[in-house]
Amino acid sequence: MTDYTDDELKALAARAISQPLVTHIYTADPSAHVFEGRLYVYPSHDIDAGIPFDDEGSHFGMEDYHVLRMDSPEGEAVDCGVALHVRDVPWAERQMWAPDAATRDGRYYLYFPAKRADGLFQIGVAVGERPEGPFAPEPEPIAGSYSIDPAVFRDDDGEHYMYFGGLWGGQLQKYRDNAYDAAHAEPAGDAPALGPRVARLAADMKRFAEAPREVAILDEHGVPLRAGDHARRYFEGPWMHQYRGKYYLSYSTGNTHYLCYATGDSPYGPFVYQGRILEPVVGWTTHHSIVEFGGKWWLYYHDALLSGGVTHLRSVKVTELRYDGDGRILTIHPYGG
Ligand code: FUB
Repeated sequence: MTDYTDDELKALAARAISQPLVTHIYTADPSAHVFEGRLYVYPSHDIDAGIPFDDEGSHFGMEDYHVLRMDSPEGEAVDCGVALHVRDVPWAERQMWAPDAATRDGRYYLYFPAKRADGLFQIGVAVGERPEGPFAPEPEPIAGSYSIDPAVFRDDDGEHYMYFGGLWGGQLQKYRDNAYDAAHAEPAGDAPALGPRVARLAADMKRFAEAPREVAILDEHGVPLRAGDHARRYFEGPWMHQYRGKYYLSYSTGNTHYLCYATGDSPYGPFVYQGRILEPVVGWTTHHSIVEFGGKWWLYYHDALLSGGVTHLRSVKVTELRYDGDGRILTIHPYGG
């Protein structure tokens, strides 16, 4: 399914500011890290699983992960092959969505959401000796985890924090105080929007060291963003990075298709909304990561141009990200302008 005419797609392709990292497979949801002096990107591996479209995102029927390696952001991306397959994860049945990775004490950890047989998402971890894997999954999902889109951030003191959660198909709206209730829905109107969740990881990187907390994102008056503020409220795809001592929480607004960010003084927040990082891309979803390499900052993101706008067949791209003198991120227009 695509919402674009051929002429629109041609015009967008001609103006696109960057090209797919790889074209032999579809990739999405890039989590980029510098490990051992090289860039590693941990994306979703998009496929057409032949599953009909629905509001739960069942058509995102991904089955495995491939890791991409680059010597520089603008260099060739090497596909390191299958790093983990759903058939090897005892607790997971389907939908291997946006992953992330981290390293500690010489080992590498791949974090991934997947649906259990009962249809609920949880987040798992798999362990490897190399950044590209292969990764051996733990037999059970991370206790206390739920929803999707794990992003693991290493703070200066060596502690690691996992941010996670996504609305609608990602099921975050069903949780309050870390408990599931099928009757819960996304709040609306002037009610406070739901926030992503954050939990510090234990030293073994396989467990939460604490119960997940909800992250507050405030407006310029110190008031939590409202649920009806779809242009700014958190939807999915959290990422955390630090710039000049500040913590930058960035995320997707989902149905309004923006990548936005908010800043704070602690990995737990609160964060104050600052603005947009990326204007909408071709395709429904937008999802990113931000990494420093070679003295510059880079935005990894995806769009669905290569597939002609098929929303679950996306391609990872990269472009430089710039700040102004006050640390504000300059908004990127993926097709110029
Ligand atoms: O790739 C499947 C889902 O689409 C991700 O988990 C979301 O962030 C969105 O990009």
